[in-house]
Amino acid sequence: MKIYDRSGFPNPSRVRIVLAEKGLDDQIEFVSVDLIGAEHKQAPFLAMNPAGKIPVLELDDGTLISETTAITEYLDNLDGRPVLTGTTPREKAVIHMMQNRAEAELMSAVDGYFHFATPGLGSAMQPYVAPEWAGRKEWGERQRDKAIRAMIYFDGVVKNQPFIAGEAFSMADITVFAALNFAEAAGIAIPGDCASLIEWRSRISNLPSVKNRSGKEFLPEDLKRFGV
Ligand SMILES: N[C@@H](CCC(=O)N[C@@H](CS)C(=O)NCC(=O)O)C(=O)O
Repeated sequence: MKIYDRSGFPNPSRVRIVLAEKGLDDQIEFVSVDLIGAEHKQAPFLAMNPAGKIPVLELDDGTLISETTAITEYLDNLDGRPVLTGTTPREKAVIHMMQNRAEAELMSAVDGYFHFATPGLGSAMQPYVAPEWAGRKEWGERQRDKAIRAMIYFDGVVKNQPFIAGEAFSMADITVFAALNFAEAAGIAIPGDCASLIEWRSRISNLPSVKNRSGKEFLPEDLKRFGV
């Protein structure tokens, strides 16, 4: 199997945690995509994923799977023993719901702030980002406010239960964790009074599948080069 991604970026980091969690590292060949040079917006990459986004998983039979949630579900179910996406109907539904909340309310909001209110991925990417208009920065800043509201929401969630979707670590935790790293890199801090979320984040960062990948893996060096 091949994964087209770039180390250090938020959604690729989700897949890398899944690979560690499932013990699949040695079965994957990584192909680095030049996001700063907008390689993912050119025809060869768009033929693999018309959304022009990483990560993309390529199976040995040539099947291409994009969308991190779909990749996670595939990898988690490959050995018939899913540990991140639930087994009972109730677990699956709650994980799916919380995963979607994490992506829509937090990850996408940070992404909106990053691309609209900061220099984002730099000049080569500008033709592919929404054009300048009077309210562009303000819209981006509203996305930051939305991300902060989501942090407060998730703080309330982990005040009452150990993990985002309940009693067990799941793909919803991975998404919130990756989104918080992205938020930090983009300059959005977790509000200081979100003590439960801060404690949860520290606990997650020490899990073996996360810890072994942390350090440089989760410090988006590319973003730092742009000073965001
Ligand atoms: N819904 C997609 C989102 C993927 C995504 O936004 N990937 C980012 C990297 S973390 C990307 O490719 N950004 C480049 C761009 O938007 O141009 C998923 O879950 O995989």
